[in-house]
Amino acid sequence: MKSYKDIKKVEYLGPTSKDPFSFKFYNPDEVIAGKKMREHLKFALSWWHTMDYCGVDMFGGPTEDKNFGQTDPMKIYEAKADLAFDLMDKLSIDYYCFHDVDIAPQGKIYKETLANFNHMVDYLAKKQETHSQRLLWSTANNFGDKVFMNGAATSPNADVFALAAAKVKACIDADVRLGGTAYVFWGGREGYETLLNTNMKLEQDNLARFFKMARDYGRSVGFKGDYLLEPKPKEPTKHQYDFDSATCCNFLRTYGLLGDFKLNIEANHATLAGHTFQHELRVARDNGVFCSIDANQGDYLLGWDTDQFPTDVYNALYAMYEVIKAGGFKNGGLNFDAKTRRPSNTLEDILLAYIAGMDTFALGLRLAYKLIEDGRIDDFVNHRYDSYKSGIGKKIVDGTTDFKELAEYALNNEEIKVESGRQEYLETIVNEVMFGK
Ligand code: XUL
Ligand code: CO
Repeated sequence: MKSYKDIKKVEYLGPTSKDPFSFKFYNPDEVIAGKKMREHLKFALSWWHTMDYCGVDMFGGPTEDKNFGQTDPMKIYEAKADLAFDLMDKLSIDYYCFHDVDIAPQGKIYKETLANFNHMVDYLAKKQETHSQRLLWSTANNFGDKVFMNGAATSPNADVFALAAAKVKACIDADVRLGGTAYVFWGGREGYETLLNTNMKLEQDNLARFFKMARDYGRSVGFKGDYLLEPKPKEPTKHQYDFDSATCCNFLRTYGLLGDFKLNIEANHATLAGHTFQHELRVARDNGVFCSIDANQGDYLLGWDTDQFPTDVYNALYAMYEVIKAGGFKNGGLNFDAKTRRPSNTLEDILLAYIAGMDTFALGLRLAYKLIEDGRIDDFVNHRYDSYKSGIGKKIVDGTTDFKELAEYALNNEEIKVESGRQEYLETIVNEVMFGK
């Protein structure tokens, strides 16, 4: 396979199909609970992993060529764009996401890089005239270039802070131009290696200043979408300020950024923080900051961000359960921040990987609705807290009691009945919903 132009569209053939280039569970226009699957799932293509990543790792060079037959730098990136839109057409993917450096060649100086970027934003705008896909979100890569080695908005060097601002400004402009509904800040090197050289308070204050200026600029040019933090505890920096959902919520609340800022939660980042993906989504939902997902999965035997395509149906089910309970995707979507394994080095592999990820989350969506309709889990959780619905429990919830009354109540309460959490039974219900008829 040399391109995606002349191949057949990937169709839904159902779970009995053995055609590898078909969907078994994702049926884009099928309506579930009043909404098409494509609207529930809002799948997005990640430009960096799909159009640029060539299989390089710490120990070896590229295993794939992603110049797509071109040699002139700009022509290479135009070819990538053509291919990306063909791929999205064939896969029924409606959105895409990019870093500034993903879509255009680097110039010798920033002025040249910006001109290249703007040329490619124009090119993408033209592609969008003849294709239905839209930008979901953009982000500035403020971690790759050596000037960002000490951070971007948290760099000790104000010139670096200014360059980072220029790059975010250009991305927000691109968002407005291409209809993006979110802007993502992933704090790649916004953190520290050692406190021996770090003023953490100034760095965090500067980060908040940066976010406020980005917000104000975006609003001034008509960007109505959400600004998103993407929590990650480490890698590349030893300790990153956006550690996990709870840390991000605290940061946003401390600096008065709630409302404009929400979260983009990534599965493999959750596991690096020692949490489940569902935990991170639940914290976001409970704090009213859930917006978007970077779908992927790590490998439990490896301790780093492997960004694998998600195929774990349990995790997809629990994630979609949270998405549904949060009211579904609005300005966000489900971006596959995932790359094919290094030895999976053909264009077919990319297609197969997306099919695998999309089918997994389609299953997750179907099963999450099944679990909610089944009702036993929600019902169990609801009844587990019955003691707070009347008597002393209701007084606690209503704020009409105090420690004096509670102590007296406890003194006179001779037998406390503590009920089972029934974890194994509840896990069986999930299996029944997943595998039963
Ligand atoms: C890195 C990561 C990034 C962000 C965007 O771990 O997830 O690709 O999603 O910068
Ligand atoms: Co990500």
